[in-house]
Amino acid sequence: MSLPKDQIYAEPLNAISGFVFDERVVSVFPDMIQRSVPGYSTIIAMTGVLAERYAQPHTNCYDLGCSLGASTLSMRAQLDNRNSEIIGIDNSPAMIERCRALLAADSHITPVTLHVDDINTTPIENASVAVMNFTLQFIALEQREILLARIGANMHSGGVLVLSEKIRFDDAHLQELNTDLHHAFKRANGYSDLEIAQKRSALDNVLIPETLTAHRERLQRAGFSSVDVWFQCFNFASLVAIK
Ligand code: GEK
Repeated sequence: MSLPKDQIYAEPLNAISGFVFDERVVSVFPDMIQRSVPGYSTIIAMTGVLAERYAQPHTNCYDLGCSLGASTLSMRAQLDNRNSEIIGIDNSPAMIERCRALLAADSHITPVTLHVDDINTTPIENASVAVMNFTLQFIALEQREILLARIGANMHSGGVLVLSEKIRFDDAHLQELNTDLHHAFKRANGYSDLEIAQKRSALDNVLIPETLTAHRERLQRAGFSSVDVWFQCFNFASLVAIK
């Protein structure tokens, strides 16, 4: 089945407002994220595998910024009969509404609770798995330390945080190279130069990437003892952080 195609930035726009996760985005989201994020399918599939390895009985597995529940569904497919519960959080009501419908069509048995909530304030407790796949990048820089510390503090020893992000490079040459490679990836997936440029403007000051060093150091301060990148493609990376 072909996905509804993302054409949000296909026509020239007079003014480009900041990117928001509204109904329009929700309706094309699976196509948008597949064609925009290199390695997305691999990261989603392996999120389930990592959850299966680290989920502890009678604990919670959090999908923070769950959107349409891709990571939730991937975890759920791996966690049957593990006596754990998945909690998906997103502050976009349109995302959660559509996510509920997609979950209702899924036949796996692990209980899932979805909440429209801000991950900066939502309760996080009794966690053995926390997933933030491309969500921290949308959180205000000054909130990130507090959020990560709270996840670390409420995570059982031996639990895992999967953190996937767009990243930036301190080295100017690498920053330019990886940006160009990402744009080539988007072009190869059918986005025009106009779409790439307009989307880039919309995400300016909304999606704020950090370096891998900044992520690693913050995860260590948050109490995670083993931290490393398990996947990287251009300026997109996924880290595992084990408490
Ligand atoms: C996936 N993880 O498919 N509180 C809760 N949700 C938030 C907040 C916040 N403060 N800020 C942003 N979001 C998903 C993809 S998308 C990534 C995640 C992308 C939500 C926002 O509503 C959106 O659904 C999600 O974070 C980011 O693997 O679009 O690049």
